[in-house]
Amino acid sequence: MRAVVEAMKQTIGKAGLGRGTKALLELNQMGGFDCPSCAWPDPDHHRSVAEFCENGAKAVASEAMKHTIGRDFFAKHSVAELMGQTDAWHDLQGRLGEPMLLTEGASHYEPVSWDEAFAMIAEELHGLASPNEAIFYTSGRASNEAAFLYQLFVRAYGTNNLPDCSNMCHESSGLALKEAIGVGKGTVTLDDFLEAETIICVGQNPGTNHPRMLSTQELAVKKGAKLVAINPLKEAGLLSFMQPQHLTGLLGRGTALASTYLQVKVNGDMALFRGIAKSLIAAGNTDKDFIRRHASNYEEYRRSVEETSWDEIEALSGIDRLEIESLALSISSGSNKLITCWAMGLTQHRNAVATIREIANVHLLLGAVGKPGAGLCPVRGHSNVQGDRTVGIFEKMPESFLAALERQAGVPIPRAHGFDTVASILAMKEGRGKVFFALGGNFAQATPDTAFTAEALRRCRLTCHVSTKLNRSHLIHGRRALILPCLGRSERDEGPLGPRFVTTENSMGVVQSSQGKLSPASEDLLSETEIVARLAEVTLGDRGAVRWRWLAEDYDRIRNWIEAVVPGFDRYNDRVREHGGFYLPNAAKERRWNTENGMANFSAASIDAFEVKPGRYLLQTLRSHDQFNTTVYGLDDRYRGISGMRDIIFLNPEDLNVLGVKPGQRVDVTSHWEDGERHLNGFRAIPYEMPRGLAAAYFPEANVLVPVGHVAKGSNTPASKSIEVSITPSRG
Ligand SMILES: Nc1nc2c(c(=O)[nH]1)N[C@H]1C(S)=C(S)[C@@H](COP(=O)(O)OP(=O)(O)OC[C@H]3O[C@@H](n4cnc5c(=O)[nH]c(N)nc54)[C@H](O)[C@@H]3O)O[C@H]1N2
Ligand SMILES: Nc1nc2c(c(=O)[nH]1)N[C@H]1C(S)=C(S)[C@@H](COP(=O)(O)OP(=O)(O)OC[C@H]3O[C@@H](n4cnc5c(=O)[nH]c(N)nc54)[C@H](O)[C@@H]3O)O[C@H]1N2
Ligand SMILES: [Mo]
Repeated sequence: MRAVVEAMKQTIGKAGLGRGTKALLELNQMGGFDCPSCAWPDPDHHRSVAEFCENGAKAVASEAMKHTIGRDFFAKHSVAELMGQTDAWHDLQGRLGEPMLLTEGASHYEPVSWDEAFAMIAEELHGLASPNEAIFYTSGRASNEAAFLYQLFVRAYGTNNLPDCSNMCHESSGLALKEAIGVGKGTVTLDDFLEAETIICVGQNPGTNHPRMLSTQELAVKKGAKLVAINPLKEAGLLSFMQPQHLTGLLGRGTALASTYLQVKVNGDMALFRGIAKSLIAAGNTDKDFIRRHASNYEEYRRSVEETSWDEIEALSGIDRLEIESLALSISSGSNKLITCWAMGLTQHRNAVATIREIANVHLLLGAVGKPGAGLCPVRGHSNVQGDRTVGIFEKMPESFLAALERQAGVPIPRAHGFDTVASILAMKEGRGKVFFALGGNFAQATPDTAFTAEALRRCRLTCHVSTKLNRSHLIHGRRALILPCLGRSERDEGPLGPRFVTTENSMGVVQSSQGKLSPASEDLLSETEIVARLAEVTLGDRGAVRWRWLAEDYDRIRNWIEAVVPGFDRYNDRVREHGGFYLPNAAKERRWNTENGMANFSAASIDAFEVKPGRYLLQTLRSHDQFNTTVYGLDDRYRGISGMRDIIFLNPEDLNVLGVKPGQRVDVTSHWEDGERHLNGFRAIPYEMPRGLAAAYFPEANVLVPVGHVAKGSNTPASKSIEVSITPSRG
């Protein structure tokens, strides 16, 4: 009930009754627009009138604000003054209404025309010694069309420096799954959930971050599936769920969800899944036929499992052998219809790739990939982060894509790999990256090591952001800085040939259309695609087969290009107009393995976990209920019982005693890494139900503690869920 009330309050409060209600009625409807919040799919068949969650409503409310900020606002507030305000305050100021420029040495942003802005970027890009000195970031809200045109521009200009938010998010999943099953994406659909016998939800907090996933889980549980939660924290959303779309849900007691809740140690998941594998192998409960026909490296894996002792498994995971064995027995007692879902609790660790490989190992043992009711399900964050990757936002796209792009565009496409997010920060810091351009996102706040990254950005000659809302990345700037305001997902995108729609790909590989319906917040806004096309035209001019403006006039033309370059988009323009869109092909779903050896691969790595020195704590950074990444909507975290504050650190109650601090008392937190220490002082210690020795604080505030060099092996994802910290009571 609170979720329903909050959703209405936020939308009507921020966007107004008419605009707010209209926005919600179009949200996730066929023919409407795709929710700009998370990437959980919409039902293929029946959609309810309110096919959204509280947090989707908050995201839409924040975007649908009618109030705009432009020359008057920026004349009134200097950059220094805006730096002193909170992220929540920034978001409340309204939509960015006109292009703004911060000239060298100036204290205030001033208005600039679109033409002048594009000319300035082109001038800076032409002034570089090499295209590889420019960096082009993407956040996961950009549509397929904007993203495709953008990467084409960047590559035609001459670089693969295309870092994205995915580098900090599911990169570890993509890499692990590609090696294991040949596709870096999940293998299940919503229908599979209704057939599953067991659903494991590990390292994820769906109640806050993917609330509509709870409806799916509730249905699955009612159909008899067992839900297993694996999380160091007791997360309310995993325990029970009340379906707000049914009256019984509003008034009743809710469906009990997780039947098993394992409070694993942070980073203990690899050991835990190894324990499951050990039990399955010991009991002979494996799908021998599947392993023989489809999998490679089984013998080596089996030996590695046998060599792993139960002592080690229990010590690293913090879970008893008996519990692990009984879980293994339960998931293998029917037809092995297991789905495992995960998110940042697994991907943002030093051994993230190995951990996700271990989950894949368990699925391969059970033959639980590529059959109804079973599969792997990395739950994506940003609404189009998966689509952006599909259409080329990646610093190391495969040769097949680059060659196809070159053929289609008739311009040379560079092959050398570009910078990912962490490499970009280092390059800017060392003066090798000089122009920073961002299509969405909030790089300065989302990235690790806030002070280090700020210095890196400040060394640039130009920083430029295509954005909908004011954020801190506009304030931590290079010698010159530009803010280019764009249309949001919910807004009408009027082109010279009529209204345009874009397309996005959700977490389950469904490509669908998204058509904004609200009137744009300001007349001065351009669509992201339009911005990219005009910038490309000014910088490069039409060349080869590329006519930038012509492509952007009618997005069908861009979609035809995507179809020509990316496999799986056949009849893109027709199929995306059919109700609900279409599924991209996914070979692993059909048990075809696009790996180097053509088989699904076991990984025989030995287990490990990130360990801290005695007396220190293992800190994870996580999301509250009132934020979308760096956008802070409010100061509450309802499901964890927190209201009105974000400057907090969760600890086990006994650890509070050991530290000699009372609930709410301030503590100083220092993180330790090989390159030195970082500090965050005066945070309030809050007791929470979690294992001893762990700590949790909110992202992005706690990013000051995340060392830039502490990354996941292989994927280079900042290990923002395992930070070694010491904690002392604040003095004074
Ligand atoms: N409302 C809202 N929705 C969002 C977002 C948002 O900010 N707000 N962000 C979007 C994005 S981009 C993403 S990527 C997703 C993120 O979705 P989540 O991954 O759910 O987000 P986090 O808050 O980072 O949650 C991490 C969870 O993992 C647990 N965890 C931490 N370490 C470990 C570990 O070692 N093992 C296990 N088993 N669990 C662990 C934490 O206790 C926490 O419950 O959400 C998306 N949806
Ligand atoms: N410590 C720590 N750090 C983390 C994480 C963590 O768990 N812990 N999580 C990581 C993860 S999973 C992710 S995905 C990244 C997120 O990193 P980002 O994607 O860079 O950050 P967001 O906060 O999603 O970006 C918000 C900004 O995007 C702009 N925006 C919103 N909608 C649009 C739009 O439609 N178009 C355009 N052009 N701009 C728009 C607004 O100006 C807004 O201020 O952060 C990562 N950082
Ligand atoms: Mo994410």
